[in-house]
Amino acid sequence: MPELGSAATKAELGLGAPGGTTRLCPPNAVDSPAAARRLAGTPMSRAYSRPFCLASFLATAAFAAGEPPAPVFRPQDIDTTIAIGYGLAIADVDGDGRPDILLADKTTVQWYRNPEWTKHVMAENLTLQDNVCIAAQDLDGDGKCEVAVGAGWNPGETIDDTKSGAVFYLVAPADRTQRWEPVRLHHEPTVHRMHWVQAPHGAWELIVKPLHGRGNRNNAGDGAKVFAYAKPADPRQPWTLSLVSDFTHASHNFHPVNWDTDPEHELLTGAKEGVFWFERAQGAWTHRPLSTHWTGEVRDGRLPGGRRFLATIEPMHGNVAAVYVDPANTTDLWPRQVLDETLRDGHAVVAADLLGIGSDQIVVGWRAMTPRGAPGVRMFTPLDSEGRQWRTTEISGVEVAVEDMKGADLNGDGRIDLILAGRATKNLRILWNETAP
Ligand SMILES: [Ca+2]
Ligand SMILES: [Ca+2]
Ligand SMILES: [Ca+2]
Ligand SMILES: [Ca+2]
Repeated sequence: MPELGSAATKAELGLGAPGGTTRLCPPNAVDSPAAARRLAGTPMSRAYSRPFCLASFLATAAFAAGEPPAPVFRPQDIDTTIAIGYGLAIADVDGDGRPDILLADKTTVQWYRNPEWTKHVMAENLTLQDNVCIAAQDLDGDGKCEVAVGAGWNPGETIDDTKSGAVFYLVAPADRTQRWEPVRLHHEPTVHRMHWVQAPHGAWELIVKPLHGRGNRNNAGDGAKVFAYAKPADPRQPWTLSLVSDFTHASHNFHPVNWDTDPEHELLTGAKEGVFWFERAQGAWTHRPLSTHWTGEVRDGRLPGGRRFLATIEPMHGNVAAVYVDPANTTDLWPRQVLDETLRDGHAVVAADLLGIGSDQIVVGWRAMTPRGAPGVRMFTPLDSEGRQWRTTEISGVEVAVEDMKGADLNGDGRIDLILAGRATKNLRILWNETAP
């Protein structure tokens, strides 16, 4: 097992109490009249009002024996000089069995080797503009990941694809600490997010989503063309593209998940039009809406008892963390509950069982770039099987302006750690999960 925090701690920017602070209700959830009106009269609203908050705190304290453990994280900055920290991926780069951290930074793409976190630059200056996203997955089962990168970040140029967007597959050198060979693939303008996604026949495909459609102005016009790229045996030969989606606008992120019993991945996509579920059991991709709220980030998780939920940030770069719980009728829109309206420039969500309790928690991160303010990371823990009451815990504050965040067990202790890329704060940070079992 890797030794924790022994060698590579370059700086430990102060984090306050290891467990953060905990409260049972967002304190500002009813600070605006509109919010108060919206919340008034619904069963859930009582969980958000301050008087009820105190009551629920006392009630919950009485049942403290059954309450999930408080999260405890120990911060370690493994790089304090990143430029922007656009995109993170977690995968084993060198095949030693330990997951490494990959980062698409402004002009460089690099990986940090677990456990000493030595930085190795894979590619530099792929385009004149910034890199923006990265996807890493072992496609061929040799234990070492394959890597794709999105670059040419220029969201204001939605027409000229020579000035906006780029997609590269990086061919690994024999020594993976050296530079990788970039192979340029097809791209649409405003390439923004990408994931390796498992196809029905078992192969992995790269799915790439632009932020905007061609010619978009003010999030209107043609929808964004999302393509799946099938990799040929020789990645330098042409890749086969198939269309996944062409109707979303201002679609900030998507999330692959094996939702059901067939082996291929399904997709959750957030967009101006809402949250959509995509599947391709019959061959071509089909979709249906789960929500009609403009959504920037979306992940899925499980409540105590196993019911599925969606965790979102709304709208794009938004102030709202919301949760949706699987409705009884699978064709209905999912009922929405606002968890928090005080994020600033929300940019990342993780839904995972960080507490090791057999169900999932939601972690949201915000960068506070526009509007300016104090960045942070907050955990929401469901306290019942219906997802009605949630405990709120501060995980991180001004020390990381979260641009991206991932969850993964980096040291093999069975506890999922958090990996944060801080934009204004220039740091790449591991939050080691030291929650008591
Ligand atoms: Ca490794
Ligand atoms: Ca591989
Ligand atoms: Ca499936
Ligand atoms: Ca761990």
